[in-house]
Amino acid sequence: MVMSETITKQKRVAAIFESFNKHLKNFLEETKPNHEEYTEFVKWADRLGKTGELPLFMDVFIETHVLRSMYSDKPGTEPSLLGPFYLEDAPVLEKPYKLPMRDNEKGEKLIFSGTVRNIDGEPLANTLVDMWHDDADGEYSAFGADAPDYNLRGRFYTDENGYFEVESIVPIPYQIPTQGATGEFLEIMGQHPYRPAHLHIMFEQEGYETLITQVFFEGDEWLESDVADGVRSSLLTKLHDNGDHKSASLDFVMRNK
Ligand code: MBD
Ligand code: FE
Repeated sequence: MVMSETITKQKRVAAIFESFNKHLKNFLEETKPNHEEYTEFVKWADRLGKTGELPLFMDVFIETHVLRSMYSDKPGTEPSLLGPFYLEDAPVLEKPYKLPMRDNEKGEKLIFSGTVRNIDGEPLANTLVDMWHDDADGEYSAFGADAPDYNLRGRFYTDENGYFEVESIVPIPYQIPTQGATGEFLEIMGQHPYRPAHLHIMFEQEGYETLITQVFFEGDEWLESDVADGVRSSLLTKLHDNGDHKSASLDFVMRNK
């Protein structure tokens, strides 16, 4: 980083932390926790960190608010949560695109397709698409799944018409871990631990803002009460039944930088 960027960043961190402190003070004056409650909280937060659940907790409870305040009135496809299970460097696929999967991968075959355009409606050829999702046991590879590291994760490109088509399996609703500090918190809040089934999808194109979003399926029982509040109605698609496989599609719009 050059010197001026470092200074800009320091100012930004200081401003955010000052605001955090101000609101924290108001929040504590309002809720008046006693010292025992404070100590209990510190122990809980320590468990959260030590068990590696901090990114999970943040992405379930905080990330949606960051996105909403960043993007509330901008054109283009609405972003949704990156979540804690993204891996950089997923394999780059060859056509016909198919996410890496085990020979005996459980689940229903899915063909997912879409077209990527800019806000003027022009197709964006050669856009890098990065897609990942859970398996038929509701697990993400590299995070607890009994599967190779890049299972159900892959990168590929849109064609000259901005179109892509990829084979995978239909994701299932995701249950966030309940045995740790995040689960403890949910239980106290009387909140179930489910996210509706979703595809994670990210688009990168020179001159455009990287688009990180998700795709959801109409009729999913958790759409209205997603524990991570990541559902946006514009990100819903229909799962069509084609006999031997399901298909779904959604078009995406990227914003110029
Ligand atoms: C997920 O699969 C997810 O996408 C988010 C945002 C949080 C927890 C689990
Ligand atoms: Fe997810």
